[in-house]
Amino acid sequence: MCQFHALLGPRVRLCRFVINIRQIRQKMAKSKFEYVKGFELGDKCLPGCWIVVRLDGKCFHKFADTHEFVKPNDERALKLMNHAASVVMKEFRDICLAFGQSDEYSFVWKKDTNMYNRRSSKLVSTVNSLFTSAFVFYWRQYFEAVQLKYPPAFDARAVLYPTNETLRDYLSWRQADLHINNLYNTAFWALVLKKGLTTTQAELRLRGTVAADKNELLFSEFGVNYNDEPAVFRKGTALLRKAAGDGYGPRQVVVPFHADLIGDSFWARHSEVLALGAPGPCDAGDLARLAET
Ligand code: DGT
Ligand code: MG
Ligand code: MG
Repeated sequence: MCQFHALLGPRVRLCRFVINIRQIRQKMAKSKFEYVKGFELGDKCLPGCWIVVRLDGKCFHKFADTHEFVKPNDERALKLMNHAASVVMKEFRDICLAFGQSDEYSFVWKKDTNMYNRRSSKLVSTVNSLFTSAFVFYWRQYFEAVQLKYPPAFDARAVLYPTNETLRDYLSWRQADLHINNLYNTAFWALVLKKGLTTTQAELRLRGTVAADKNELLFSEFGVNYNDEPAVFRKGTALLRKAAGDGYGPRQVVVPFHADLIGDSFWARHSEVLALGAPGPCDAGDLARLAET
C-alpha cells in the first residue's frame, strides 16, 4: 500500500502542478486579453420600435434560371419560401407577422420583444440562417426531382419602425413593389411566351406604359383579367399566428393570407397584431389555406 502511494505521489503532484499552471494561464489570458471585448460594438435595437428583419435571395435571377423556375411566378418556389418562413415563425414566438413576395421575406418582431436582448446582429443572423437552412432542408418537398444545383444565399438587414403607421407603410411599400413588378412581369412573359416576342421586343412594347395600359394589353391581347390571377401572385403572402381549436384544445398555427395590406380591413380583422394581443381565432377559410401549404 505504502509503495503504491509512493509510486502515485509524484504523478498526482505533477497533475496538480499542470492544473495549477493551466488555471494561472487562464486567469492571465482573461485579464490580459479580455480588453478586446471592448472592440465589439453595441447594436441593441431602440426600445419600443417594431423590428423588421428583411431577407432577400442573392442573385436569384441566376438561381431562378439555373433551377428553371416557371416564369413569371413559380408556385413551388413561393410555397418553399412560405414554408421556410413559417419554420422561422414557429421558432420565434415574438415574430407576430411575416410578409413574403418574390425572393424576399420580412419578419416583424413585436415592438416589446426582448429576444436576444434586442441585439440586431443576433436577430438578423439567426433569422437568416434558420430561413436559409429551412429553404434547403425542404427543397425536395416542393421541387421533388429538380436537383438543388448549388447552395443558395440570402442577405438580411434589420430596420426599426417607430410607430404603427410607419410599420404599415413599410409593408404597404413591399406590397406595392410586388404589384408593380408582378403586373409588369405578367405582361412581359405573356408577350414572350404566348406571342413569341423576343425579350427585347417585349421590353420595347412595355416601355413607357402605365398600369392601366398593361391591364388593357393583358385583357385585349391575351384575354387575361389581371385581377383573376392567383392572389398569392398579386398580393404575396402574409403569415400570421392564429389560435386553432382542435380535439386537444387550442394550439397556435401559422396561417398564410394573400390579402391587401394597404387598406384598413386586414388590420381591423387582425387587430391583435398591432395591439400586441394573443393570436386571434382561425376561420374555416384560414384552416383550408393552412392545409394547402
Ligand atoms: P440581388 O437581390 O441584388 O442579389 O439580385 P436578385 O437577382 O436576387 O434580384 P431581385 O431580388 O431584385 O429579384 C429577384 C429575382 O428572382 C428576379 O430576377 C426574379 C427571380 N424570381 C423570384 N421569384 C421567381 C419566380 O417565382 N419565378 C421566376 N422565374 N423568377 C423568380
Ligand atoms: Mg434578390
Ligand atoms: Mg428581391
